[in-house]
Formats: sequence, C-alpha cells, structure tokens
Amino acid sequence: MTDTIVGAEVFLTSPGRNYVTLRITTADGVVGHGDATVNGRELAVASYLRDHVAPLLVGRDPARIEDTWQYLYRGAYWRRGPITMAAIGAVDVALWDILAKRAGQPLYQLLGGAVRDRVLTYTHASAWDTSALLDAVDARREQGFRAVRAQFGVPGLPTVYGVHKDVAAYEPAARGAAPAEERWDTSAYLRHAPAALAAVRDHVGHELELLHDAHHRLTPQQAARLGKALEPVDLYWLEDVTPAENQEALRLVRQHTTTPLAIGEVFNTVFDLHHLVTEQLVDFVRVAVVHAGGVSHLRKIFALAEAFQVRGAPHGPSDVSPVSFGASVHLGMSTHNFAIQEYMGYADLVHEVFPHAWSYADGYLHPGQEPGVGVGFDERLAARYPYDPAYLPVARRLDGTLTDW
Ligand code: GCO
Ligand code: MG
Repeated sequence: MTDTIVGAEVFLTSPGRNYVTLRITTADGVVGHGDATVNGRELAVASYLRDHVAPLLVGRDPARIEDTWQYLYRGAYWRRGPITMAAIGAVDVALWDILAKRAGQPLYQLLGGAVRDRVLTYTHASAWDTSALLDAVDARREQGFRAVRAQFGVPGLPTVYGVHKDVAAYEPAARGAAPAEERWDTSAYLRHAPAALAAVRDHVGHELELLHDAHHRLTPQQAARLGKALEPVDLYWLEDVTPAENQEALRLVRQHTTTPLAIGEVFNTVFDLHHLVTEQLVDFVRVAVVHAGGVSHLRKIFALAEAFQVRGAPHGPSDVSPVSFGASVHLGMSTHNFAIQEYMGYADLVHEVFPHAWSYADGYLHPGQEPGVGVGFDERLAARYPYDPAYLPVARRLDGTLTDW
C-alpha cells in the first residue's frame, strides 16, 4: 500500500544557535525529519521550504524519493545554490527517514548495509598560543579522539578563524543584527602556521591524525607554499586552501605539494567539484548532507569520488543539526570510500532538542539501531528557544579591503 504526504512543517529554533528543521507527516502517521540550516541565512531557507516546497509535497508518495528530488531540483528551474540545495536536502533526509521507519530498519541498512563497524571522527582543538593549543589537543586525546583539527592565533592579528581568544569553545556565528568584522593578514598567517603545526606534531608524536583548516583564504601560490612547508608535519589533510569558485586553482597547488587536500563544505552539487575529483586534485570531498541535496545527492558525489580514489569526509560543525549529522553517520556506515566525519560537538541543550540514536565513543561514531535516521525533534522544548539573529563574521585585510572569511 502506498502512503501519502499530508503535511510538511518548518521549525526555527535557537537552543544556543539557530537551526531550521523540516517535519514531513504521512497519512499513515509516519513522521520524518530533515535539517535545512544555512548558517546566517536561516530565514531564507525556511521561507523557501514553507512558501515554495511544502505545498508541493502534500499528496505525493513519500517513497518516491528520487522522483521528488528531481522534481524539486529540475522543477525549480533556478537550481543549485545553498538555499535551494539545503531545502531539497531537508526533504530528501525526511523522506529517507520515513522510508527506513516504514521498513523498521536503521537508514544505513537501506543504503547497502554496514561496510565498517564504526565511523572514524575528528574534532577541533584551538587556542590562541601554542602551549595552550598543546593542552587543548591533549584534552581531545583524553576524550578518545584519534584525529584532531588544530587552529591557533597569529601574532599581530586580533582575531583568527577557528579560535576564540578568551573562551575555549569556538562558535563562529555571533548573535546580533549584523556580522562582526575581523582583520586578516595572510602573510602573518603563513609566517606562523608551519611552526605552530610542527610544535603540535612534535608534542603528539605520530599516533594522532592532525588536520588544519585554512578557511578559503589563500591564493593558489600561497596554498602551494603552505602545503609544501607542512609536508614534514604529516597532516591527515589541509582544508579549504583556496576559495570555492575556482576548481582550477587546485591544479597549481597539487603540482607543488604532497600534503593531502580537502575541500567542499560550501559546495552544493556534484557540478561544483567534478573537475577536482576526476582530475584527482583533492584527496577528500567535504560536502555535507544538508548543503548538497541530502543523502541522495551526496551518495552520487561519493560514488563519483570512489572511481577516482577520492574519499568522503562530510562537514560536521555545530551549524549542521543533529538530524543531518545523524544522516551523515548512516552514510559513513554504508559508504566504502567514506574516510572520516567531522564532529565539532553540540551544547547539551541541542542534544535535548534533537534526541538521537547516534553516539560517540573512543574516537568513533555509530548511527545506532533505531529505525530511520534515529534523530527526533522535541517541538515543545524547541519552541522555548525562538530564532535569534546571528551572523558569521566578515573579514577585512589590514588596509580595510573586504576579503574571504
Ligand atoms: C569547519 C568549518 C566551519 C565553518 C562553519 C560556517 O571546517 O567546520 O570551516 O567552522 O566555518 O560551518 O558556518
Ligand atoms: Mg572548514
């Protein structure tokens, strides 16, 4: 018997930070959840879903996941881009959630079953100066993490991506009606980064995997120099060296360094990265379930990558909600070329608003055995924390020119 979608509701909540959640309900009373959070643009994607997508879902068969995906993607005409793809991603994950619940199986079983026992994860360690950074990395090792991303302050700069001077927990979006302004100087960063990362490697020895995020700020030539300088540090990856628009930039970087490269958290479709994959210009693609059209499209991206020995490693900051994070862990469980899942972690309240079956232990994640994605949404608790405007910072060079944050 086919089921029918009878409702699609959108919820905005801010249990410490903003999330956009979609709930799809079927005539048989099955409920599926999806995440549509786009950090700093939450209202736009909520309206896209409420005003343009929800009315089209009612009456459709929830099991026709691929057809619904194509309908929303091709049917919009103005396709691709973060808002459209996050909206489609939320619908896609909610429909996979419904399908797996109806089957009485955790999602990974429907995606081909487990190819591993558990999913390797990495988390963040950051501190303004090197000695505090070593302590921060040690604290992550004590929590069992086998891979850690290290970010540090840069002498002469008041602020740096990934590091708060005064508090240990880093959250890039700040509350308020307009973005904060930061200062940036790539030369100062390039002078400092190799020594800072070498100090971390010396401290931890060779057992721990180390990662670093350059957050889109370098020219191809600067990126090549940094990659080369970091070769002795033996990074698991160097992330987002150049801005997203220019796939060709990575050719030059690749010619000059064997440091593994990761990119993709701001990419939304396979078309944003197919040259990077087919020419083997990167080692890891970091596209997130939420920002790239959900489980259906991310599977296609990873399938393309598999043919070229490129591995999947989805974005998992606090602005990816526990719903799409859970879906990502199911993909990790069932996708052969899935390498590692970023896990920035969530405030306690976020775990309460989104009770979940996925779990962390000893450096690894597991999606759990609950039917579906295994992530709920406590609507009443969420309603106590209404949307609260917050923005990612913008960055200016020392002369005041706006640059990539
Ligand atoms: C990462 C990212 C994040 C982003 C954030 C923006 O690697 O986790 O770079 O920290 O900056 O998700 O919303
Ligand atoms: Mg990043």
